[in-house]
Amino acid sequence: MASVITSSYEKRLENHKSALARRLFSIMIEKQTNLCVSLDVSSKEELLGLVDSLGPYVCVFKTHIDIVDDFSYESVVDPLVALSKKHNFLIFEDRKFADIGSTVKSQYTSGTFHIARWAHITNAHALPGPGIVDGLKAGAKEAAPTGEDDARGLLLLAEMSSSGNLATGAYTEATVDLARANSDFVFGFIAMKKLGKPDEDFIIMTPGVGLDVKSDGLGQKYSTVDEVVSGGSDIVIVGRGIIGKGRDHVAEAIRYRSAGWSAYLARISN
Ligand code: S5P
Repeated sequence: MASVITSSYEKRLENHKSALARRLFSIMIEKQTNLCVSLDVSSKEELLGLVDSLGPYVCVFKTHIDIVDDFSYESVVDPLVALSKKHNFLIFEDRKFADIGSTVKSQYTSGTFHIARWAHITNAHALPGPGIVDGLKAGAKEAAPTGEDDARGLLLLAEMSSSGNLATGAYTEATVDLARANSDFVFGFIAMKKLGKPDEDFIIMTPGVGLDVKSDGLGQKYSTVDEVVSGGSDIVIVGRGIIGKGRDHVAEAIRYRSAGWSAYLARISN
């Protein structure tokens, strides 16, 4: 396993070459949180309500915008962007692009969702090869404004949390190589642990994190916050552990944020 990064988010902010990564670190430091909440909900009212109530505790909200039943750009994206300014968080549309460059460029910039206009972060599978990164990079350039605050960044799915997934071994290594060749735009990975050389500061965002259960009956596998952060994860992605039915969302967000921050402090003190 690659050795974990033990330097602070402050130090990493100073040295990082991705504008998006610098913005993300500055939010994490200011709000003392490495928690990303995953909003897999199908009503816009629920989505925006969760964002407003959990906004103070997160650095990133992750959306699956295509599962919102009553979606319209004006009634979902506009208020979401306003809330991202109110609570100072980044928006990550978990689109998992997986097609040739020309097609993903259109999927990223056009259609119903116009993802590149509002999502600071999106992600992609490396399976199609370098063209997918080129296509998304071209889309980001075309669609997004240009200031440092409007920076766009891509995460590659180098590993997955689900049982029996195929993103392992040589596939994971080839994904890291693809990121290396595009480190101006690809600032990190969806992965379960630190990837890359110690001096390569890829940000690791980790899903499949839960403190109460080990699986969901549909292939998802959960690790604890301590397990993933001590293994090199920089941001924990938590969905149902916080927003699941019957949970006190705010209390759970506070619990996961506190677990994430303590695990980070423990890692940098080692
Ligand atoms: O390997 C992965 C990659 C992702 S982005 N495993 C995942 O679970 N995800 C996403 O993280 C998934 O699409 C879902 O939105 C979230 C996990 O949700 P939870 O409710 O299981 O925490």
